[in-house]
Amino acid sequence: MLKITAARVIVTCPGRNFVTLKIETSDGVYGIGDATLNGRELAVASYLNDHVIPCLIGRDAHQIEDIWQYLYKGAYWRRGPVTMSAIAAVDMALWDIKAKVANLPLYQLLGGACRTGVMVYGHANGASIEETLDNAAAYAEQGYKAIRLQSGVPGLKTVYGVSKDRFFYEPADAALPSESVWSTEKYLRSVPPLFEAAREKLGWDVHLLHDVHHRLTPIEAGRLGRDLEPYRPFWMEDATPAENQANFRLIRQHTTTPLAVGEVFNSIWDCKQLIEEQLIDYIRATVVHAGGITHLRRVAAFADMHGVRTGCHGATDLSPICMAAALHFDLSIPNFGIQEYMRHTAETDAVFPHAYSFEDGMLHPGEAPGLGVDIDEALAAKYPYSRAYLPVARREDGSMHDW
Ligand code: GCO
Ligand code: MG
Repeated sequence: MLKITAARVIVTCPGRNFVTLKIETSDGVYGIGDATLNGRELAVASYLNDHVIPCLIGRDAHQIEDIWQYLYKGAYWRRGPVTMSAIAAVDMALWDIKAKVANLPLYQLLGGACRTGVMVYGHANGASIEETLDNAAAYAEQGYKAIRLQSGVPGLKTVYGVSKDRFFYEPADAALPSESVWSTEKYLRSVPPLFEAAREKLGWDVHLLHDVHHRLTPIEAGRLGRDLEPYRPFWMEDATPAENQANFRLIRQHTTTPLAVGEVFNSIWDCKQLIEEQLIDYIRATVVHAGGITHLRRVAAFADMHGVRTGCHGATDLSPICMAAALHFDLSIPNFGIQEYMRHTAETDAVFPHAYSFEDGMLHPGEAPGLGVDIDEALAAKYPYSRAYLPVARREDGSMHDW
């Protein structure tokens, strides 16, 4: 038995907030897991400190499945982003421990590599089409095979996904939510010209992606998907909120543009109908927000039966620990599609030294035992938590719109 002797939560803000769980064992081996939930970080820290850690002490760190079931089925209140991020952090840390004990990189325990590397997409954005495409060209020069395009919308002051910095994007930008104005009509007019210009400038050998960020109704999404078809996008992401999974039937009826959804999902139940009815092409659930590697493997296996591939969320609010976990997972599953990759700042990379590396548009988790990521706790302590929220969106008449 490899006894869990201690566990603690580390909150740090090297440019943005991250929550990390560190689990220690009787053999001196420790594991780490990401528990970051953007804008709600301390809720997960409390769930772990007050409700999970006391139940972990003394358990066998090797019993990953049983501990997962214990934390999920054993709690009366199931699911939800806070609960599932906390369970995910425990799960990641336990897989890290098991792989370190085996002295193998985690992907080997998950069945070994199915591919030589993990194709990633980077984020190109800008205030204008021209600026966005200049940034996209810079990504292409760096070897990226896939690029997400988000551009400013004429007539709107700010738009999600468009940052001041060329390579770093932090949507959680204020201690209280800032407010932006949204116009669906202006937005819908702006995207097809962006893709038309992108194909002219970048050609057809690069995958182009777009994130709608839940801003459209199903029929509006159907129209945008259809308008983008001539430019062959890799996917249209989060076209409409997915609480009502049946909404995607309507989108599907109107377009063959591939659909991706699920970065805010936290369990297999959130995507059951979408996958079963083949209403989507890519499932974006992540290791940190969807119950860890143990649960995400289940989602991926279910998706594989229905011709749905993965496209894990990989924004900067997911720490390098989650990125590493995602890469081991991506490398080992048959129905991997693509992995999002937003680079972290140098400060974040220094707090979380890691073995994964980028080459020629692909990431590889590296060969270090475990997840291949560590946390420099002394450095982490120098960056105290600083409250930050994502902005909210209001329509031009002042009413609230979906994020
Ligand atoms: C993405 C996401 C991010 C989110 C952020 C919220 O596709 O990368 O939509 O940009 O806004 O991760 O926490
Ligand atoms: Mg997104």
